[in-house]
Amino acid sequence: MKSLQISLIIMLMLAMGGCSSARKSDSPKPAADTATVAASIAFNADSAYAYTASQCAFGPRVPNTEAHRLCGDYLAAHLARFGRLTEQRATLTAFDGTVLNARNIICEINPDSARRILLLAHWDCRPWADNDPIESNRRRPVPGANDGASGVAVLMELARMFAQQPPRVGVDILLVDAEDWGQSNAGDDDRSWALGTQYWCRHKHRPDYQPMFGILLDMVGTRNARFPHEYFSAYHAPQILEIVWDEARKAGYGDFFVNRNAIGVTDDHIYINEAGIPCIDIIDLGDGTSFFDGWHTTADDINAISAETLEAVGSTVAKVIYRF
Ligand code: AHN
Ligand code: ZN
Repeated sequence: MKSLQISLIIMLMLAMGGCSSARKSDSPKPAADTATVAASIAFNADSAYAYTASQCAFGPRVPNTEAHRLCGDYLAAHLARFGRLTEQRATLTAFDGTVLNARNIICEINPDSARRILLLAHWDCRPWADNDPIESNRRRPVPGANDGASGVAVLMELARMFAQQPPRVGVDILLVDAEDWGQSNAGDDDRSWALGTQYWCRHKHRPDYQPMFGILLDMVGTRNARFPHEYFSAYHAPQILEIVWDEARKAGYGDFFVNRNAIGVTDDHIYINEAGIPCIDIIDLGDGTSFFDGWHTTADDINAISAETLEAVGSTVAKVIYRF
């Protein structure tokens, strides 16, 4: 009899517990629950690596070539699955007079959100490996695994991730063309680089477009990459730089995202900042003074790429996005 009473009491307690927990789930989710859900969809470094390899498989994506056209089609078709796609086509004249058939590819995630973050990378390859140690290679194009494909690959994987687990903010992924047909050693006021970004700044995909900030990814894939504070990033967007480097450190990527000052680079973010959008450049600057070893050489191929580096960058940017 007594044991029956006890089991009745236990059953009653279980039933009440069940009721109260059912009621709890109706109330708004606390921040910790949201964080758990966000963390359950992870940045997949193998997927990012595969996106790097698939771009490289087209051959160098030099404007006005078949590889460029086919890879542009591939990137656009792929991104269209993850958000609202817009493509800009422009004929841009390079410093040497070549008319480039350029394409900027834009994917808007949560297009109706007012608070937005811009993520960008260039997808074109340099037509000449003019930094190659072997003279006869200097007229050949750059394979662009790190200088081109790596940043795009991280953004493709982030787009895939955001489609599965939408962030609270809107995200705009901008793949810019014609970054790398620039004039070497032309000096600081040279505007021959980043032609696709300069075009986008004059013809934004939306009128009155004003994201909170921008993050540029450039050369984010080599094994021993180091991301110190690029000078113009620290100058124009110090708070964003701090947020990103802080997230990296907390996630265990402090060896990649080092808190050291570095040189300034003429890159796409210069024009984004000039257009009034604070923008940082996550760029491999080694000890703070130079690009990676294979920069603008024929050695910038898939063998230079490490999934761990792609993961450090992709996971960090994902954490920043889910924070807003
Ligand atoms: C200059 O060499 C002046 N800027 C380099 C920007 C760049 C080229 N990023 C990738 N390739
Ligand atoms: Zn380059």
